[in-house]
Amino acid sequence: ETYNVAVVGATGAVGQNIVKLLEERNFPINELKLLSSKRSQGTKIMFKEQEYTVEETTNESFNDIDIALFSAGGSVSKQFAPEAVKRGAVVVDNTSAYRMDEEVPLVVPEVNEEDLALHKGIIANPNCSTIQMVAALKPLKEAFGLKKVIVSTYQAVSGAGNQAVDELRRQTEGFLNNEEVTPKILPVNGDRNHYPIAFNALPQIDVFQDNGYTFEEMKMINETRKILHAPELKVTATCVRLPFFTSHAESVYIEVEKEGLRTEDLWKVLDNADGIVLQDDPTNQVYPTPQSAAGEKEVFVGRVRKDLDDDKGFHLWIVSDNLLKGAAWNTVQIAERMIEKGFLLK
Ligand code: A2P
Ligand code: 11C
Repeated sequence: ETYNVAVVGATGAVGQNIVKLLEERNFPINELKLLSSKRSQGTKIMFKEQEYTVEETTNESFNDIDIALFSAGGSVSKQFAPEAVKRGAVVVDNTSAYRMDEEVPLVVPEVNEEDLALHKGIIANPNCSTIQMVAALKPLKEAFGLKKVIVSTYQAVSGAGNQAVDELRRQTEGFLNNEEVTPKILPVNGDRNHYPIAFNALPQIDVFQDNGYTFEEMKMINETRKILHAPELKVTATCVRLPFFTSHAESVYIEVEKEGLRTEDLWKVLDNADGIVLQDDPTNQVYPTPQSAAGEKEVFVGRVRKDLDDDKGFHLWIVSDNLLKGAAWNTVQIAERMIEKGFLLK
């Protein structure tokens, strides 16, 4: 069986990776439609040694589409995802548009793939920084219980899209050549103020909410509770943008339910967990970094250690490619599982 597949946002940072993964995974495609805004219509993209022409997204783009992978921003999903579903497509949406909708499953396959069964046409792909954290926390929660999570992030500019990647490149070159490059995109495209990202750290990802947290921080809090089916879990986050291109890193403090655990107990669970690679050997300076994780599909965990004061407290360092497991790979993985489970029958 093969399927008609549409990629919405195919020219973007995530969309380009979705197209690459569909090819690499030999996804069972009958017809492939690559969609963008009017700006990029006519752009040529290679897929399996064949040239495809990017088209502008319209309602009619979704006629005869079986599965549509959206990664073009929340407003595009709000506008077109219901149209795609109306025309019989299943949508995997990689924006925040539907994530907290009770009717919409929010899925990381290694964590809660059973939620796929509840879908009504749209399945939401979580935020990148949430995905890598819950992937590591789920096996620990199952083994030891989980009471509390405090996370600080170190996030790559590609999370903010290709324009942010260009901005970091131009600013870095400018800085080294003593030329000023005025910030126009980061921290948030469209927000009132912009600050340099090159040789800097910006404690703002996405817009501020009334409670003083940014939307990225609230996404990590709310999505984590939904995916882990743990509405009472204590979670808090501080999200920071740093000047590198790929992979998000996270310093995570957790409190488990079980008493008397040792670091080795956590190692054992993480070492056996689906999609997790343990890289933790302080005596040999082994730990993951954004560069070592870039281009890889797994979630890497290192620096696991017991808190010095709290018997139930542990610290972890979690790193993953934000465009792959954080976005494109999780999306393609969801599509593959939908087929395996027979939820895409025509
Ligand atoms: P375009 O290339 O036409 O701007 P990124 O995350 O790297 O910023 O990419 C955003 C993606 O979303 C791009 O593929 C972009 O296409 C696409 N996009 C932006 N606005 C729209 C829109 N109104 N309709 C469809 N696609 C859009
Ligand atoms: C960032 N985490 O790094 C964001 C990007 O909700 O899918 C992902 C935005 C989202 O800026």
